Amino acid sequence: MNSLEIQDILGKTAIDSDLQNIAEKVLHDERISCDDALTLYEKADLNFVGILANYVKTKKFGNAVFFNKNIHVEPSNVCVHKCKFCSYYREQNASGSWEYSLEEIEFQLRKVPHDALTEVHIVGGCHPTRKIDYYCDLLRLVKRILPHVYVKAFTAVEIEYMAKLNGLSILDVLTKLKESGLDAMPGGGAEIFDEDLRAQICPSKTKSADWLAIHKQAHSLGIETNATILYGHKESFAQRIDHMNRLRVLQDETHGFNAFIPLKYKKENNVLGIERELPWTEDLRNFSITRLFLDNIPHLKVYWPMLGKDFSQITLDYGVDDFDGTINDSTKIYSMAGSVETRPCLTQAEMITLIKESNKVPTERDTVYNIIKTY
Ligand code: V47
Ligand code: SF4
Repeated sequence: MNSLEIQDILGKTAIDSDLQNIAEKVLHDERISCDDALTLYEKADLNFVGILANYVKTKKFGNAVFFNKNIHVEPSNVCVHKCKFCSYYREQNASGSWEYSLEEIEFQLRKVPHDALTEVHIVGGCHPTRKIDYYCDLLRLVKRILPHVYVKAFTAVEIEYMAKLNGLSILDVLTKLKESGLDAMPGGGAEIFDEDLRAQICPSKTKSADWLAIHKQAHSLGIETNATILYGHKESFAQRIDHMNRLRVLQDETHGFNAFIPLKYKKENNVLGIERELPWTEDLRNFSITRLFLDNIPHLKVYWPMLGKDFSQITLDYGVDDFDGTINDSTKIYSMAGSVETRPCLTQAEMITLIKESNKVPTERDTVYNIIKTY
């Protein structure tokens, strides 16, 4: 689709001159401002932002939709933080808690056919007593059993807690983890950066400035990372934009973020007390506006275990270029919070079919987005 055709389509839907101006900026590759993003959230309908987001996505990646072959390892759900939106953490020894030993994790890893993986994603709670040696040994274990995989592990929140518990600096922790096999970091723990709201929904968690500083430090060591936002709870549009803007500013400096992953708040089994989850149209608008605002983080990922495969397929027409991974029923974070995907698992063939059904080109990638194969 060329820009003239798009302007033609938008001309029919964009009745508002502010929206028309924003569309012009997007079509001319100009960065949209925080005020523009607010205008989009407040005034633009789904088709308007969807067409623009799809235009930007297609300009960057054509019809490609990326996926990878991964599993999650969740060493423990025992966590010191007790975030109010979290359905996953448990007290130590409480019913539903787990604390896997390295032997148990080795058993889990050996069960998966090794040619079916290019990534192991490790994330869990901030365990009150497990020292950094456990996590370094875990990284070495994964690399011993699966030497060819990328290990994407530990949120900034886990890194900060390791530093605290072991009396180490962030730099020491990242260096030790990297030496033990850490290749990249996931984007969790960002939640919402607005300090007042963060204090309400996850009071003891890593402060926003510290989350950003840890990612900056990781980037400076050559560790590429992702970023997330938790949306659909108590946040305002302005707070979503502020969150993305802090990431956009850091990314201009470091270029170390690969993917942004909007995580929709799921309401089951947690104490935040939100009665209604956002409607799907709002999820689609949010993906689209994110694609338009975050112009310097290349990939926009839909995390299908949270949103469901069927709905995730639709997001591929709203700016999303990455379907995450095959997962192999290895994560519990979202099934515990009420996702329709109670045992998330896609074979490679199913993943390819889902993407092809959207008239896109399935493109297998590794963790840092080197292309492995197109289908
Ligand atoms: O930080 C917890 C979220 C995150 C709920 O980097 C919830 O590739 C919704 O960050 N409703 C952890 N969300 C998961 C994560 C992630 C997942 C997949 C891929 C990547 C990546 C990162 O899960 C937490 C929090 O924001 N979360 N509880 C809930 N009730
Ligand atoms: Fe712990 Fe993460 Fe759950 Fe917060 S979201 S309680 S840090 S596991």
